[in-house]
Amino acid sequence: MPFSNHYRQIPIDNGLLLYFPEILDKSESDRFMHRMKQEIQWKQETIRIFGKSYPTPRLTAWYGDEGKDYSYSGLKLSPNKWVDFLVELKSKIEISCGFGFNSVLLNWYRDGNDSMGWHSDDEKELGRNPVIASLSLGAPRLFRLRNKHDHKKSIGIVLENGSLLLMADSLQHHWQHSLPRTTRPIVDRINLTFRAIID
Ligand SMILES: O=C(O)CCC(=O)C(=O)O
Repeated sequence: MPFSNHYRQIPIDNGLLLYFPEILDKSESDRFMHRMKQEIQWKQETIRIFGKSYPTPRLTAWYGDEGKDYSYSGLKLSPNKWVDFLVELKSKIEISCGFGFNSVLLNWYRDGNDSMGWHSDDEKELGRNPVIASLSLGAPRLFRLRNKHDHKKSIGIVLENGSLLLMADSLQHHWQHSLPRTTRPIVDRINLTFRAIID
């Protein structure tokens, strides 16, 4: 595939999973992370799971083109207006992976207690075979995938500082993903999932 950055394909049944270890170097990652902590409109949302409300174990923010609303876990998010450094990152990622995006979900994991539960990115706004470009900044964290139909089939990938994981084709139909808690003493991490919301 004609990608400008070095990448490897992670073998998985049903779906495409590509890992680009160094989309950003350490100084670029530090610079973007610093600006995100200062300038992004972070919120701790309340989500509903099996009828009960819980604060999300992380901070989140949704940015995108006007009207690109996104709903998940009982939340309806309206986009914040793009800021310059998110547009810069979006362009860089579009050039690296060859897909276009109109929105981004940011998650700030403040320490190892912050996490993301099992889910697929399969909301109808994302279309039939969503392409998700997931950029990781800060502490390396284990990202897990498990087969929806057979949970014993699973894989783990450590997402390094400055890396990009591209999930595409039918992956979201067959696999769930999560970011488990860890008891290791670690610094914080910000993850950005660039998405294309369809009309
Ligand atoms: O933080 C991560 O790597 C996972 C983010 C994620 O699963 C999502 O935004 O849907």
